[in-house]
Amino acid sequence: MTTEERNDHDVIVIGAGFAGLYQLIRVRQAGYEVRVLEAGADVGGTWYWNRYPGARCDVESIEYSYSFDRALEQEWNWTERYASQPEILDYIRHVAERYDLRRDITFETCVEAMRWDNVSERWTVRTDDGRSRTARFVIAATGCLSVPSRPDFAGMADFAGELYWTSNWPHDGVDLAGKRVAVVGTGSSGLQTITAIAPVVGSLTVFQRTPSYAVPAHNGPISSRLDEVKPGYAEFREESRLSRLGFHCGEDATGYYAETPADGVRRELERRWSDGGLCFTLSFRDVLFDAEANEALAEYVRERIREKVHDPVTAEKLTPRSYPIGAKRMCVDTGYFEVYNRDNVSLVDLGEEPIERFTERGIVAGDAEREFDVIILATGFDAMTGALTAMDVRGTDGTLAEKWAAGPRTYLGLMTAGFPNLFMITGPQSPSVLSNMMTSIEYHVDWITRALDHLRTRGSRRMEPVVAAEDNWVNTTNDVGDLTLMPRAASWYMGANIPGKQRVFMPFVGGVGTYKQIGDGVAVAGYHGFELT
Ligand code: N01
Repeated sequence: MTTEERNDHDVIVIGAGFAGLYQLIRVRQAGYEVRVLEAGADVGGTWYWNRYPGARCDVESIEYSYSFDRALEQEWNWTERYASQPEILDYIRHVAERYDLRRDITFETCVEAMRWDNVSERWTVRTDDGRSRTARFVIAATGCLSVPSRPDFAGMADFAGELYWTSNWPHDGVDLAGKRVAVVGTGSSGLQTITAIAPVVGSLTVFQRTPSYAVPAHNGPISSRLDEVKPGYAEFREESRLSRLGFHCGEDATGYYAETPADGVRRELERRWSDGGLCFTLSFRDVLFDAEANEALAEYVRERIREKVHDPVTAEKLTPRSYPIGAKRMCVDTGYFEVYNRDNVSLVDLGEEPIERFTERGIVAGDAEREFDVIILATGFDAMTGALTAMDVRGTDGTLAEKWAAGPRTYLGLMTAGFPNLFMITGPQSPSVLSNMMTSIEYHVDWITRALDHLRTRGSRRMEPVVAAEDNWVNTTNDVGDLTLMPRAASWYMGANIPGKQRVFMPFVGGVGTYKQIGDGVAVAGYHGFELT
């Protein structure tokens, strides 16, 4: 019987993105029978769905790739410093083929509900095709940014033109040439879309609620850097695992803003700016802790925006002032601000002209109705908890959505009490979205696989966090978050982008290396804080 025909499994993995695929490889290697359930028609997760123009990773290719197989990392050649979505999807497909993964994956199948049975000590997993499967263990590789947030603007259904979400872009592409296009949303997806389509469309109107801080990518060919890194890739990866963000940012040489003279501050900001990328926020150790240090960085970025945007009124609208830099996810751009110097691009500041409604012809904001052929919505995701609570997950004492109504509660972002044998890869209260996802994914997958091995070796069937350990971890995560400026922004890290969602700071901000030491310590101590029976 193939694993597709079976209804009872050792392990069910939900999701066939980077996390689910690596988990499949590892549980297979460990000798478990496993089925992966995936909503999409192929592998890729976020990179399968988010195919909008200009989609690109803003963690460098040499870091944003698997490290588990030396042969794989030696044989794959990235072409650019920051890989484009098509190239990343090619890589994921290559991995799926190289390790013959598709035979254990059921595609176009969405998990609707999961119920724990205390007697059989198994999960029953129901999918949207009406089928139920059981498994001893379920591993949710459901992604941190996989459930789109779809604001319900008044009159949306009346719009007679084309309407697209960046998070579910048509696979055959969209012809935007010469058309009147609107983009709503100016986070990473919006910025990349706007930059890519501005030269192609007839006219582009950007609806901005909050301006973003963006650092230049300085993207370009990567070949010489790859040649440098490849001979010492193992050491390079280990350094990433022990770093703060899960990728190299030269943090050992980083000083404190408070101890750096003004000319030194300027030199460092200029150096970081010309290097490009997300490491800009690590210019000084205290940027996320000290309001003055933070403001120095923010002001530097504001100056750059004023330099790039010719019209001072537009420049001011594009200038972020209402939140600390880094407290919302930084964007990495390639000519975004310069787009507003084009004659065919205009900006609507929703603070001055709020969207009133969509109409048959376009969007009414402020007093004006603007007409469009195409509206593109880049309005973000129900981050970190959305994919988990969207499923009707019933544990020993109720549902996950009920348990997390006042914010997620996990132990290490790996498990949550009352839901035995349910693991989360990059769950809330782990570094996840504050890190290179590849580093964090691999760490969690390896940790979970070792835990399964441990259970098997000692003859245990069930693993669950002890409530006190979970409470302690939730408090630790909150306390570390509260030491920083991050809770001061209405960000998706806080759940603030979803109406009615409890505002709590969800990721662990203590750093990837620190988190690894804690996670390793828990495992070495016999899974301290977990009950194994
Ligand atoms: O989503 P976002 P995203 N009316 O939530 C606006 C990763 N990512 O898809 O800021 C009007 O950041 C919203 O406004 P505001 C990365 O981690 C990575 O762009 O809430 N506007 C905001 O401007 C990223 O952070 C890459 O006031 C509304 C925008 O929509 C994360 O995914 C590329 C609105 C949403 O921005 C999410 O990025 C893409 C409303 N009702 C994504 N609702 C790379 O690696 C929301 N907005 C490059």
